[in-house]
Amino acid sequence: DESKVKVATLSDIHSFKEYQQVYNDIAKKIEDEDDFDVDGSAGPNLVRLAWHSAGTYDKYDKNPHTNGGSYGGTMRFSKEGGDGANNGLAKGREFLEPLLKKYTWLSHGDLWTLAGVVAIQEMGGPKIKWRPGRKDLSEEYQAPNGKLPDAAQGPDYVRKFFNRLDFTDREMVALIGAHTLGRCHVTSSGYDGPWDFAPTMFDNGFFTQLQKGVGSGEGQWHLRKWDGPEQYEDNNSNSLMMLPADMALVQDPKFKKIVDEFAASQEAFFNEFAPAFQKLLESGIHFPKESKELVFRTLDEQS
Ligand code: ZEM
Repeated sequence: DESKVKVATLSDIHSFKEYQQVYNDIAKKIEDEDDFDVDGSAGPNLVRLAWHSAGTYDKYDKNPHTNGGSYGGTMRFSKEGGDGANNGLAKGREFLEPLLKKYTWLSHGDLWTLAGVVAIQEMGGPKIKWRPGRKDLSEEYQAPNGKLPDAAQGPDYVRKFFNRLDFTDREMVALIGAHTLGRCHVTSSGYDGPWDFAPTMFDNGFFTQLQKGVGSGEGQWHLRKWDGPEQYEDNNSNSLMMLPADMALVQDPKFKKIVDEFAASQEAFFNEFAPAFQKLLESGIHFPKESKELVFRTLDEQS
Protein backbone atom coordinates (compact mmCIF):
# COMPACT_ATOMS: atom_id res chain seq x y z
CA ASP A 1 0.00 0.00 0.00
CA GLU A 2 0.88 3.67 -0.15
CA SER A 3 2.90 3.83 3.07
CA LYS A 4 5.44 1.29 1.84
CA VAL A 5 6.36 2.53 -1.63
CA LYS A 6 7.55 6.14 -1.47
CA VAL A 7 9.85 5.77 1.53
CA ALA A 8 13.18 7.60 1.69
CA THR A 9 15.77 4.89 2.05
CA LEU A 10 18.38 5.78 4.65
CA SER A 11 20.64 2.85 3.74
CA ASP A 12 21.35 4.31 0.27
CA ILE A 13 22.04 7.81 1.48
CA HIS A 14 25.46 9.35 0.92
CA SER A 15 27.38 11.80 3.08
CA PHE A 16 26.61 15.51 3.33
CA LYS A 17 29.96 16.17 1.68
CA GLU A 18 28.96 14.16 -1.38
CA TYR A 19 25.63 15.96 -1.79
CA GLN A 20 27.43 19.30 -1.38
CA GLN A 21 29.73 18.17 -4.18
CA VAL A 22 26.72 17.45 -6.41
CA TYR A 23 25.34 20.86 -5.41
CA ASN A 24 28.60 22.51 -6.42
CA ASP A 25 28.73 20.70 -9.76
CA ILE A 26 25.20 21.83 -10.62
CA ALA A 27 25.94 25.40 -9.49
CA LYS A 28 29.12 25.56 -11.59
CA LYS A 29 27.34 24.14 -14.62
CA ILE A 30 24.67 26.84 -14.31
CA GLU A 31 27.42 29.45 -14.11
CA ASP A 32 29.38 28.01 -17.07
CA GLU A 33 26.47 27.49 -19.45
CA ASP A 34 25.20 31.04 -19.39
CA ASP A 35 23.49 30.84 -22.78
CA PHE A 36 20.91 28.27 -21.73
CA ASP A 37 17.96 30.59 -22.27
CA VAL A 38 16.97 34.15 -23.30
CA ASP A 39 17.90 35.46 -19.84
CA GLY A 40 21.03 33.29 -19.68
CA SER A 41 20.74 31.02 -16.69
CA ALA A 42 19.33 27.49 -16.61
CA GLY A 43 18.24 28.26 -13.03
CA PRO A 44 14.59 29.17 -13.70
CA ASN A 45 14.05 26.06 -15.85
CA LEU A 46 15.54 23.89 -13.08
CA VAL A 47 13.24 25.42 -10.46
CA ARG A 48 10.27 24.68 -12.71
CA LEU A 49 11.57 21.13 -13.26
CA ALA A 50 11.76 20.54 -9.49
CA TRP A 51 8.26 21.96 -9.02
CA HIS A 52 6.71 19.96 -11.86
CA SER A 53 8.38 16.76 -10.67
CA ALA A 54 6.68 17.25 -7.28
CA GLY A 55 3.50 19.19 -8.12
CA THR A 56 1.67 16.16 -9.51
CA TYR A 57 1.05 14.98 -5.95
CA ASP A 58 -2.56 14.32 -4.96
CA LYS A 59 -3.12 13.86 -1.23
CA TYR A 60 -6.62 12.48 -1.86
CA ASP A 61 -5.26 9.64 -4.00
CA LYS A 62 -3.97 6.78 -1.85
CA ASN A 63 -2.72 4.71 -4.78
CA PRO A 64 1.08 5.06 -5.07
CA HIS A 65 0.87 4.23 -8.78
CA THR A 66 -1.04 7.41 -9.54
CA ASN A 67 -0.59 9.86 -6.65
CA GLY A 68 2.47 11.62 -8.08
CA GLY A 69 5.22 13.55 -6.29
CA SER A 70 8.96 13.77 -6.86
CA TYR A 71 9.94 10.38 -5.43
CA GLY A 72 10.09 8.18 -8.54
CA GLY A 73 11.58 10.61 -11.08
CA THR A 74 8.86 9.47 -13.47
CA MET A 75 8.95 12.58 -15.69
CA ARG A 76 11.77 10.76 -17.49
CA PHE A 77 9.09 8.55 -19.10
CA SER A 78 7.17 9.65 -22.17
CA LYS A 79 3.64 9.88 -20.77
CA GLU A 80 4.50 12.21 -17.87
CA GLY A 81 7.34 13.91 -19.74
CA GLY A 82 4.99 14.44 -22.67
CA ASP A 83 2.25 16.13 -20.63
CA GLY A 84 1.80 19.54 -22.29
CA ALA A 85 2.42 21.18 -18.91
CA ASN A 86 5.98 19.82 -19.04
CA ASN A 87 6.87 21.37 -22.40
CA GLY A 88 10.33 22.92 -22.23
CA LEU A 89 11.53 20.79 -19.31
CA ALA A 90 13.33 18.17 -21.41
CA LYS A 91 15.97 20.86 -21.80
CA GLY A 92 16.51 21.03 -18.05
CA ARG A 93 16.52 17.26 -17.72
CA GLU A 94 19.17 16.97 -20.46
CA PHE A 95 21.22 19.71 -18.80
CA LEU A 96 21.36 17.56 -15.65
CA GLU A 97 21.99 14.24 -17.43
CA PRO A 98 25.83 14.34 -17.06
CA LEU A 99 25.40 14.49 -13.28
CA LEU A 100 23.63 11.11 -13.38
CA LYS A 101 26.57 9.70 -15.33
CA LYS A 102 29.06 11.04 -12.81
CA TYR A 103 27.07 10.22 -9.66
CA THR A 104 25.65 6.84 -10.65
CA TRP A 105 24.12 6.37 -7.18
CA LEU A 106 21.93 9.49 -7.54
CA SER A 107 18.21 9.05 -8.36
CA HIS A 108 16.35 11.29 -10.82
CA GLY A 109 14.05 12.52 -8.06
CA ASP A 110 16.93 13.50 -5.77
CA LEU A 111 18.81 15.17 -8.65
CA TRP A 112 15.86 17.22 -9.93
CA THR A 113 14.75 18.41 -6.50
CA LEU A 114 18.33 19.19 -5.44
CA ALA A 115 18.85 21.16 -8.68
CA GLY A 116 15.82 23.31 -7.79
CA VAL A 117 17.38 24.04 -4.39
CA VAL A 118 20.73 24.88 -6.01
CA ALA A 119 19.10 27.25 -8.49
CA ILE A 120 17.11 29.13 -5.84
CA GLN A 121 20.07 29.52 -3.48
CA GLU A 122 22.54 30.51 -6.21
CA MET A 123 20.12 33.15 -7.57
CA GLY A 124 19.97 34.85 -4.16
CA GLY A 125 17.03 33.05 -2.60
CA PRO A 126 16.66 31.60 0.89
CA LYS A 127 18.34 28.44 2.16
CA ILE A 128 16.12 25.44 1.46
CA LYS A 129 16.44 22.39 3.69
CA TRP A 130 16.66 19.27 1.55
CA ARG A 131 16.52 15.54 2.26
CA PRO A 132 17.75 12.70 0.00
CA GLY A 133 16.40 9.18 -0.37
CA ARG A 134 14.12 9.21 -3.44
CA LYS A 135 14.42 6.19 -5.69
CA ASP A 136 13.64 5.75 -9.36
CA LEU A 137 10.31 4.01 -9.88
CA SER A 138 9.16 2.23 -13.03
CA GLU A 139 6.84 3.71 -15.65
CA GLU A 140 3.82 2.20 -13.90
CA TYR A 141 4.26 5.01 -11.39
CA GLN A 142 3.91 7.96 -13.78
CA ALA A 143 1.49 10.59 -12.54
CA PRO A 144 -1.55 10.96 -14.81
CA ASN A 145 -1.48 13.91 -17.19
CA GLY A 146 -3.41 17.00 -16.17
CA LYS A 147 -2.16 17.11 -12.57
CA LEU A 148 -0.29 20.41 -12.99
CA PRO A 149 -2.12 23.75 -12.75
CA ASP A 150 -3.99 25.57 -15.51
CA ALA A 151 -2.70 29.14 -15.89
CA ALA A 152 -6.01 30.40 -17.31
CA GLN A 153 -7.92 29.99 -14.03
CA GLY A 154 -8.85 32.26 -11.11
CA PRO A 155 -8.69 32.32 -7.28
CA ASP A 156 -11.05 29.41 -6.48
CA TYR A 157 -9.17 27.11 -8.80
CA VAL A 158 -5.75 28.14 -7.45
CA ARG A 159 -6.85 27.58 -3.84
CA LYS A 160 -8.39 24.21 -4.64
CA PHE A 161 -5.38 23.14 -6.68
CA PHE A 162 -2.92 23.84 -3.86
CA ASN A 163 -5.23 22.32 -1.25
CA ARG A 164 -4.82 19.08 -3.19
CA LEU A 165 -1.10 19.38 -2.37
CA ASP A 166 -1.93 20.25 1.25
CA PHE A 167 -0.91 23.93 1.21
CA THR A 168 -2.38 26.91 3.10
CA ASP A 169 -3.16 30.28 1.53
CA ARG A 170 0.12 31.74 2.79
CA GLU A 171 2.13 28.81 1.44
CA MET A 172 0.52 28.88 -2.00
CA VAL A 173 0.98 32.62 -2.43
CA ALA A 174 4.62 32.28 -1.38
CA LEU A 175 5.21 29.38 -3.79
CA ILE A 176 3.80 31.26 -6.77
CA GLY A 177 6.28 34.00 -5.84
CA ALA A 178 8.82 31.78 -7.65
CA HIS A 179 7.51 33.58 -10.73
CA THR A 180 10.09 36.20 -9.82
CA LEU A 181 12.27 33.81 -11.86
CA GLY A 182 12.33 33.14 -15.55
CA ARG A 183 9.71 33.71 -18.14
CA CYS A 184 6.96 32.23 -20.28
CA HIS A 185 7.99 30.86 -23.65
CA VAL A 186 5.48 30.86 -26.52
CA THR A 187 7.04 27.59 -27.67
CA SER A 188 6.39 25.89 -24.30
CA SER A 189 3.16 27.25 -22.80
CA GLY A 190 1.87 29.67 -25.43
CA TYR A 191 2.32 32.55 -22.94
CA ASP A 192 5.03 35.13 -23.43
CA GLY A 193 7.44 37.15 -21.30
CA PRO A 194 8.94 37.57 -17.82
CA TRP A 195 7.16 38.64 -14.60
CA ASP A 196 9.77 41.14 -13.42
CA PHE A 197 12.88 42.92 -14.64
CA ALA A 198 15.36 40.61 -12.89
CA PRO A 199 14.37 37.09 -13.98
CA THR A 200 17.57 35.48 -12.70
CA MET A 201 17.34 37.03 -9.21
CA PHE A 202 15.27 35.32 -6.56
CA ASP A 203 13.63 38.25 -4.77
CA ASN A 204 10.14 39.55 -4.01
CA GLY A 205 9.91 41.28 -7.41
CA PHE A 206 6.90 39.21 -8.48
CA PHE A 207 4.87 40.63 -5.61
CA THR A 208 5.95 44.24 -6.04
CA GLN A 209 4.88 44.05 -9.69
CA LEU A 210 1.70 42.08 -9.09
CA GLN A 211 0.55 44.34 -6.25
CA LYS A 212 -0.11 47.16 -8.69
CA GLY A 213 -3.24 45.34 -9.83
CA VAL A 214 -5.41 45.77 -12.89
CA GLY A 215 -6.43 49.30 -13.85
CA SER A 216 -5.46 52.30 -15.89
CA GLY A 217 -2.82 54.05 -13.74
CA GLU A 218 0.97 54.02 -13.84
CA GLY A 219 2.53 50.60 -13.51
CA GLN A 220 -0.75 48.78 -13.51
CA TRP A 221 -1.84 45.88 -15.65
CA HIS A 222 -4.07 45.56 -18.70
CA LEU A 223 -5.06 42.62 -20.88
CA ARG A 224 -2.58 42.22 -23.71
CA LYS A 225 -4.01 42.57 -27.19
CA TRP A 226 -2.57 39.70 -29.18
CA ASP A 227 -3.67 36.44 -30.70
CA GLY A 228 -2.09 34.33 -27.94
CA PRO A 229 -3.78 33.15 -24.73
CA GLU A 230 -5.26 35.73 -22.35
CA GLN A 231 -2.47 37.33 -20.31
CA TYR A 232 -1.76 40.69 -18.69
CA GLU A 233 0.85 43.24 -19.70
CA ASP A 234 2.16 46.20 -17.67
CA ASN A 235 1.28 49.78 -18.64
CA ASN A 236 4.79 51.17 -18.12
CA SER A 237 6.97 48.99 -20.32
CA ASN A 238 4.55 46.62 -22.07
CA SER A 239 7.28 44.03 -21.48
CA LEU A 240 6.23 42.30 -18.26
CA MET A 241 3.48 39.72 -17.96
CA MET A 242 1.07 38.13 -15.51
CA LEU A 243 -0.95 34.96 -16.03
CA PRO A 244 -4.64 34.92 -15.11
CA ALA A 245 -3.67 32.52 -12.27
CA ASP A 246 -1.13 35.13 -11.03
CA MET A 247 -3.74 37.89 -11.16
CA ALA A 248 -5.94 35.63 -9.02
CA LEU A 249 -3.68 36.56 -6.10
CA VAL A 250 -4.84 40.19 -6.16
CA GLN A 251 -8.46 39.38 -7.01
CA ASP A 252 -9.08 37.36 -3.86
CA PRO A 253 -8.99 39.60 -0.73
CA LYS A 254 -7.34 36.91 1.44
CA PHE A 255 -4.62 36.32 -1.14
CA LYS A 256 -4.20 40.08 -1.70
CA LYS A 257 -3.36 40.70 1.98
CA ILE A 258 -0.55 38.16 1.71
CA VAL A 259 0.69 39.64 -1.59
CA ASP A 260 0.87 43.05 0.14
CA GLU A 261 2.83 41.57 3.03
CA PHE A 262 5.37 39.87 0.74
CA ALA A 263 5.67 42.98 -1.45
CA ALA A 264 6.51 44.99 1.68
CA SER A 265 8.92 42.46 3.15
CA GLN A 266 11.23 40.16 1.25
CA GLU A 267 12.11 38.59 4.59
CA ALA A 268 8.47 37.62 5.21
CA PHE A 269 8.36 36.11 1.70
CA PHE A 270 11.59 34.12 2.19
CA ASN A 271 10.46 32.87 5.63
CA GLU A 272 7.25 31.49 4.13
CA PHE A 273 8.75 30.28 0.86
CA ALA A 274 11.67 28.17 2.14
CA PRO A 275 9.70 25.65 4.25
CA ALA A 276 6.86 25.59 1.68
CA PHE A 277 9.27 24.71 -1.13
CA GLN A 278 10.85 21.97 1.01
CA LYS A 279 7.37 20.62 1.75
CA LEU A 280 6.50 20.73 -1.97
CA LEU A 281 9.59 18.72 -2.90
CA GLU A 282 8.80 16.16 -0.18
CA SER A 283 5.11 15.75 -1.10
CA GLY A 284 3.93 12.16 -0.80
CA ILE A 285 7.27 10.86 0.48
CA HIS A 286 7.69 9.19 3.83
CA PHE A 287 10.95 10.28 5.50
CA PRO A 288 12.06 8.18 8.48
CA LYS A 289 12.50 10.16 11.72
CA GLU A 290 16.28 9.78 11.58
CA SER A 291 16.58 11.39 8.12
CA LYS A 292 18.63 14.57 8.36
CA GLU A 293 17.75 17.89 6.73
CA LEU A 294 20.74 19.11 4.73
CA VAL A 295 21.51 22.81 4.29
CA PHE A 296 23.99 23.53 1.51
CA ARG A 297 26.51 26.32 1.23
CA THR A 298 26.39 28.49 -1.86
CA LEU A 299 29.44 28.74 -4.13
CA ASP A 300 29.96 32.29 -2.82
CA GLU A 301 30.01 31.10 0.78
CA GLN A 302 32.70 28.55 -0.09
CA SER A 303 35.04 30.89 -1.96
ZN1 ZEM B 1 5.06 28.41 -12.81
N1 ZEM B 1 4.68 28.71 -14.78
N2 ZEM B 1 3.06 28.16 -12.44
N3 ZEM B 1 5.47 28.02 -10.85
N4 ZEM B 1 7.03 28.63 -13.17
C1 ZEM B 1 5.61 29.01 -15.74
C2 ZEM B 1 6.96 29.22 -15.55
C3 ZEM B 1 7.62 29.08 -14.35
C4 ZEM B 1 2.04 28.23 -13.36
C5 ZEM B 1 2.19 28.31 -14.76
O1 ZEM B 1 1.13 28.03 -15.55
C6 ZEM B 1 3.44 28.62 -15.38
C7 ZEM B 1 4.56 27.72 -9.86
C8 ZEM B 1 3.19 27.83 -9.98
C9 ZEM B 1 2.52 28.01 -11.20
C10 ZEM B 1 8.03 28.56 -12.23
C11 ZEM B 1 7.93 28.11 -10.92
C12 ZEM B 1 6.72 27.85 -10.29
C13 ZEM B 1 4.96 29.10 -17.00
C14 ZEM B 1 5.67 29.39 -18.31
C15 ZEM B 1 3.62 28.88 -16.79
C16 ZEM B 1 2.55 28.93 -17.87
C17 ZEM B 1 6.29 28.12 -18.88
C18 ZEM B 1 7.01 28.41 -20.16
O2 ZEM B 1 6.35 28.86 -21.11
O3 ZEM B 1 8.24 28.18 -20.23
C19 ZEM B 1 0.77 28.16 -12.65
C20 ZEM B 1 -0.61 28.22 -13.27
C21 ZEM B 1 1.08 28.03 -11.31
C22 ZEM B 1 0.18 27.94 -10.14
C23 ZEM B 1 -1.04 28.42 -10.09
C24 ZEM B 1 5.25 27.33 -8.65
C25 ZEM B 1 4.56 26.89 -7.36
C26 ZEM B 1 6.60 27.40 -8.93
C27 ZEM B 1 7.78 27.08 -8.07
C28 ZEM B 1 7.76 27.07 -6.74
C29 ZEM B 1 9.28 29.01 -12.82
C30 ZEM B 1 10.61 29.15 -12.11
C31 ZEM B 1 9.01 29.34 -14.15
C32 ZEM B 1 9.97 29.90 -15.20
C33 ZEM B 1 10.57 28.80 -16.02
C34 ZEM B 1 11.51 29.29 -17.09
O4 ZEM B 1 11.89 28.44 -17.92
O5 ZEM B 1 11.90 30.45 -17.13
